[in-house]
Amino acid sequence: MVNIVIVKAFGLNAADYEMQRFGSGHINSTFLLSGKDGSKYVLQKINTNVFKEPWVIAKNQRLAADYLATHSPEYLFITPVRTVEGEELFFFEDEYWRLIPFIEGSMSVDQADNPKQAYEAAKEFGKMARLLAGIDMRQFRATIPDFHNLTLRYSAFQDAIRTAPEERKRFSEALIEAFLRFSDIAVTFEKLKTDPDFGDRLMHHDTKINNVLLKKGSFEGLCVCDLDTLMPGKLISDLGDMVRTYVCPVSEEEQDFSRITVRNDYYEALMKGYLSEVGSTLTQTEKEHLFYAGKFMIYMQGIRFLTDYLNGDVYYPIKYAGHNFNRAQNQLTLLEALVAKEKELQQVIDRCLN
Ligand code: ADP
Ligand code: GN1
Ligand code: MG
Repeated sequence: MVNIVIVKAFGLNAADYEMQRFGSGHINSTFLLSGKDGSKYVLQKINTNVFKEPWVIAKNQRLAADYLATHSPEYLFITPVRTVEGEELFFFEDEYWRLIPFIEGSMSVDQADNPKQAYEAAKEFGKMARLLAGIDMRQFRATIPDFHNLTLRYSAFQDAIRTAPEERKRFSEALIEAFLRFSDIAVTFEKLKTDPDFGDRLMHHDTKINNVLLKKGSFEGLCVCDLDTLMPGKLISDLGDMVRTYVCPVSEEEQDFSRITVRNDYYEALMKGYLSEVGSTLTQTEKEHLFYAGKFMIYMQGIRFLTDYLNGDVYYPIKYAGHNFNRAQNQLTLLEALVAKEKELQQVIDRCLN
């Protein structure tokens, strides 16, 4: 049922629209509004447990939209609709809502089905990063402070190991040990994060393939969506999350870990797509950490899932007991598969850079 007050705030008449749940994200609640006249909107309730200052999301998006409208007016950048009062968000019964124009003729896929999709999606994220490379970063704030700060994620993991209930700790012993053996990934980040040759860029921070809209039929890239975490960050976040989510034939939900592999052709396609856009803007240190990007994101996601399991599943919604434990094990398996191919994948990167 369409909520009359909410849609009215955005100038729409509830009687003219049908509403249905939309998308498959973990964090916000997303709905599609379909009008009798064929108009469509995406209506979202922002999860304020995760995004404690939703107005920061709106501000970052507006800053980027204004900059792009001036510097790259032909670029399609999804910008929420203001309320009739001129507000970026509508606050109703303790919740924040926003309305986004639906991009006609678009679709998204939850999993990359062929290397071309990986190429197109990566190209879209690369394009946005390139077009925003000149923006004044000082105007932006973090929508989730320390979101991809691996140092803090690692210390949260260590805290969780200390404070977890005995039973969960014992059950996770081998998995904890396995993640601790990869702690050099966190050590590398510690050095990189203050390296002046590895500065902040405006990053998307959630580059799953379903956050790219593709043209229906041709699967060509149209634009990126889900801009909640558009904020200052490092190149390895966006590139790494693409590696994490595009190269493996199954997702983080897969429980048959024997199906977890790294597909070289997808890896190459996404590197090509991303670097064809941002390649010319990379610093030497960024170029030297392109393989590291995948390790960084898979490792961080793995310890985030395991931390949540140890903490009693307080962040990621679960569908069965041990769900977050399995997600963590899944990510460890993927990390091992990626590391085993380092040599050949570095050659792929070198080819894409030249
Ligand atoms: P979530 O937080 O649930 O991941 P998203 O903003 O990614 O929310 O939206 C969920 C899905 O809705 C996307 O994967 C995409 O398929 C679709 N979508 C989002 N925004 C638009 C839009 N403006 N036009 C068309 N489809 C959209
Ligand atoms: C969350 O909302 P969704 O599903 O796109 C999470 C990401 C994780 C992802 C793992 C704000 O993203 O960081 O990579 O789950 N977003 C937040 O599936 O924590
Ligand atoms: Mg999404």
